[in-house]
Amino acid sequence: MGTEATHSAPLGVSLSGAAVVCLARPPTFINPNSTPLEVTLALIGRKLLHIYIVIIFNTSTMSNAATRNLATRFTILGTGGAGKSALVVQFVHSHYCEIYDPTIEDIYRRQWEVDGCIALADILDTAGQDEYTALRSTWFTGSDGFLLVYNMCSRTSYEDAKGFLEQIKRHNDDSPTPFMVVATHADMASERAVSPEEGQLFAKDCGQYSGYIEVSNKDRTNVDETFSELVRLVRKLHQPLEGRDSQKKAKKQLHAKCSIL
Ligand SMILES: Nc1nc2c(ncn2[C@@H]2O[C@H](COP(=O)(O)OP(=O)(O)OP(=O)(O)O)[C@@H](O)[C@H]2O)c(=O)[nH]1
Ligand SMILES: [Mg+2]
Repeated sequence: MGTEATHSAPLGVSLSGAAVVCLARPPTFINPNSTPLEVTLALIGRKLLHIYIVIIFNTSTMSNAATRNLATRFTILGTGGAGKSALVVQFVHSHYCEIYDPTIEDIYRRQWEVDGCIALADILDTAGQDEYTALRSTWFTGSDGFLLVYNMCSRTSYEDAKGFLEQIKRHNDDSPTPFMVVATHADMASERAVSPEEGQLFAKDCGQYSGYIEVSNKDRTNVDETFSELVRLVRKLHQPLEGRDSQKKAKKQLHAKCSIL
């Protein structure tokens, strides 16, 4: 199974760098004593240089967009200390972060295989601490799926995760969105404050394309399964209509056969 993992600053950084190049218009060096022919040639040269720069800019932004289009975007939300970073770092780097280091915003990328097909995901790890609430509005849109994370030993973190769902719903106009509800600290289940049934109810509130899972970031239980399950939900949502139709047809045929029998 091929696996590729990276960790980088948010994607916007490289784009704004390209924009600076584009805005720097080429200067015109025209000698006041030039003949009309020389002036014309200088202007043509300037125009060509400008077109060249615009082409470079467009190509670079196109390749960024193309790369982004290939990758599925996931966003991890939850209160501070719920275990978001520990989850994504285990998933991407197979390493357990024992020491708590509050996140501001990080992006991770991993390629892996789900049901025989390659999956490539850009995963946005967000800040749960209240100091960074100003960043929040950017996290609720533009994602193909969300992971709502809480610590099963903390009722407050469960309530906070539910609050994130409400905010996403408000931003997405209730359009169908895949969600994984993730209860961390499964290695400390004896101290749980939130039952599995409550986790499942939460997932039900997330809509048709959702699932519930309990993970331990410490011993890596269900970490890969969490992301693979979200990929399945995204695939289910975007399954081509013909595929759904043919499945319906197959079901109908099966049903017809059954009634004959
Ligand atoms: N025992 C146990 N500890 C965990 C688990 N997940 C996370 N932790 C610990 O909980 C603490 C907080 O985890 P983080 O992943 O940094 O929390 P976060 O949600 O990213 O927090 P913010 O970045 O502030 O939003 C760390 O010390 C982790 O080691 C888990 O499944 N089991
Ligand atoms: Mg974090």
